[in-house]
Amino acid sequence: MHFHKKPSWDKFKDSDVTPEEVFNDRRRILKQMGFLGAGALLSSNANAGIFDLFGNKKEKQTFLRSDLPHTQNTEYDSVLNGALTPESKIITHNNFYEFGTGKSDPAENAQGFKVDPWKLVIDGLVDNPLTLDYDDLMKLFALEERTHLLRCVEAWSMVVPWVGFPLASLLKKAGVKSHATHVAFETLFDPEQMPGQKSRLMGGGIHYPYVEGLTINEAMNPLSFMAVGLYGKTLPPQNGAPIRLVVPWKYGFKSIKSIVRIRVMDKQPPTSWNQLASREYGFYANVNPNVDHPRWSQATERRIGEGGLFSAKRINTQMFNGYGEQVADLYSGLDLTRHF
Ligand SMILES: Nc1nc2c(c(=O)[nH]1)N[C@H]1C(S)=C(S)[C@@H](COP(=O)(O)O)O[C@H]1N2
Ligand SMILES: [Mo]
Repeated sequence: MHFHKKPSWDKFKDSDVTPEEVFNDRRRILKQMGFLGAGALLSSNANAGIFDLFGNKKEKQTFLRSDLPHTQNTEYDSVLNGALTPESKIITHNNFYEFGTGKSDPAENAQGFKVDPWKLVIDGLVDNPLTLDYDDLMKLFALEERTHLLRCVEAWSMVVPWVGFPLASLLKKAGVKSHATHVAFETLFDPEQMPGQKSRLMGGGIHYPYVEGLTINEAMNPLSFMAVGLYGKTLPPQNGAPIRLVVPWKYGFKSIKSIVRIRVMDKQPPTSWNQLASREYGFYANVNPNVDHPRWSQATERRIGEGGLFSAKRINTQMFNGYGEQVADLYSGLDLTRHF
């Protein structure tokens, strides 16, 4: 796969080159690597930061979203640095490789996605396996709005007002058995609706269905959230309708979308990006400015919606994305450089 070849971008420092120079040099490197031209860009999977440089086309949004009744939870707002990301950005700048690897592909290709009827199964090491339908997802639990930072491993971030309920509420309802250690999540597999699952090229090389996982303690942490909406309305498909995970202290790829199965287990489940490139993407994937990605720095990030493509303005990335007070004790004694 292409990710075995590593262009070294680390030599660039924000202070000594302009963003235009970085952009042009990245294009040059991509060309040399064969990523540009002949549609080859689409076949690069681990190139995260690269897709981010291209296009953010505004597409007509035809998917119908409804208002969701909810209360406000402002408990975590003190972590937030900066304004809410505009809704128009949150729903047009996406990573959802089932609908294509470009940032504007999901908004463009997912408008016809069917989210009702839906079936979410919670099974494995639980006392009461559950099967929830679309209405259950929207009504079984009291919905709250919480605003969280979303930090992608590609070094961009957003501030998103989600609507949903704690993952722990769902797991408690199912009754987790005492010897459980992990929770596995799975996205819908439906190549007819998800063109990225049909074509290896369009799907970025990921082996579908997309899968993710947490330890049981991570899953039970009050920060782990099941989102069914954003900006007060149901999720658009490109953001993971009808239900997706939000794990705000981890890189965005942990926050798996359009979930059909949650399985409680007694071992660590496989996870999609780790399967694809284990040297670059670990199981834990905690946001950590001190552990760089093999091909780029994680010390800073670009806030989507602030400044243009070539804006040199970057903000410092926080350990655990700023949520250390809530989650640092989950990792006491764990070497986070090794368990990245
Ligand atoms: N099923 C699925 N879930 C996914 C992804 C994906 O490609 N497929 N991309 C992940 C990545 S890399 C990020 S950064 C976030 C992006 O969420 P957003 O599009 O709502 O900003 O979704 C995550 N969840
Ligand atoms: Mo991401």
